[in-house]
Amino acid sequence: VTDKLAWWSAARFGLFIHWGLYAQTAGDWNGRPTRGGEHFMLYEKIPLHSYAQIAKDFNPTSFDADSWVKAAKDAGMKYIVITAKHHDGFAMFRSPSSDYNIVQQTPWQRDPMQDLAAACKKYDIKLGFYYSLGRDWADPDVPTNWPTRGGRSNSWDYPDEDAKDLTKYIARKVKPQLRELLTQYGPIGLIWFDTPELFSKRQSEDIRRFINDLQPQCIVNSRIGNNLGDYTVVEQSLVSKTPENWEACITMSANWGYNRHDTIWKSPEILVRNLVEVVSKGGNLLLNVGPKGDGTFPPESIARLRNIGDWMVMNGEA
Ligand code: FUL
Repeated sequence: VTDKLAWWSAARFGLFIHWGLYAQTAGDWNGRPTRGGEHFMLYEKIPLHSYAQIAKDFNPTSFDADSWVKAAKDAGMKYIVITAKHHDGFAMFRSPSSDYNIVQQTPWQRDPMQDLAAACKKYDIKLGFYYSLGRDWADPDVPTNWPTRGGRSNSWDYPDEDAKDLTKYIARKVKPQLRELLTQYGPIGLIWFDTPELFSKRQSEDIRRFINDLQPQCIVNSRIGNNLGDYTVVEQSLVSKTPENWEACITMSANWGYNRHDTIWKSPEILVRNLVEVVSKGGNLLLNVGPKGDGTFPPESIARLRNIGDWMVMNGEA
């Protein structure tokens, strides 16, 4: 274990937060349920200009960073990873480099990451950012190859896959936004990349170096691509091929982002067992909550975090 990873290896338990425009629509589009959860823009091939309208209704006036971070702290968690930008390409932070962001597009006009950073400092919780790397449905220059060519790209607004140039997207959006995330909020524990898709080894290396130059202590997960992560992630699974430096991410219900139709919740007992299982195998558990469009955690999630916290107290862990 390198020095950089020491806090993360000791942490064992963190809170994953999927929050974006998809929380506002909560599983519906044009008055009917959608497929794909937070991927519904892709599933339904919604034009960017229509999807972007969601922002006009996104006004999470009940958002309270302190209560979010305290809920994690009381559950025995040591770090938080929140979606700074998911596949839809919408920045949930102040982003001078791309006006497709929460401050400029919503009536709320605020940057939640600022408050979260302050609350994390107060409760001694590390803050990490999720960043969708090789999928971005708002950018014209992001080709994908899976499951077929262009299969996860925005091919309805930008049909010409041949014209897409990942290097342009990296220069125009990825690096400027990573710079913002690593300079606007103080020390950042980790960047949790997702979906490297067509990133080449050179491009992943370049991103890694870029982060290192800005914040040498910041670690990155394996989804930076090309085996360049500091640790490995497994998704919706409790089993890893690597015996150490791995993290399981699971969600409390069926979806990652808030979905009003989602009724399948794991019981608190199952969640505690999952945590014990992962930790006993040398991993970390990153447990997901999908806050609602009004800025609050669903009551089911709050209840589960409390139950886990009670278990921690009973077992002398909190
Ligand atoms: C996946 C994403 O496609 C899901 O939406 C979610 O963010 C999960 C943690 O990673 O690859």
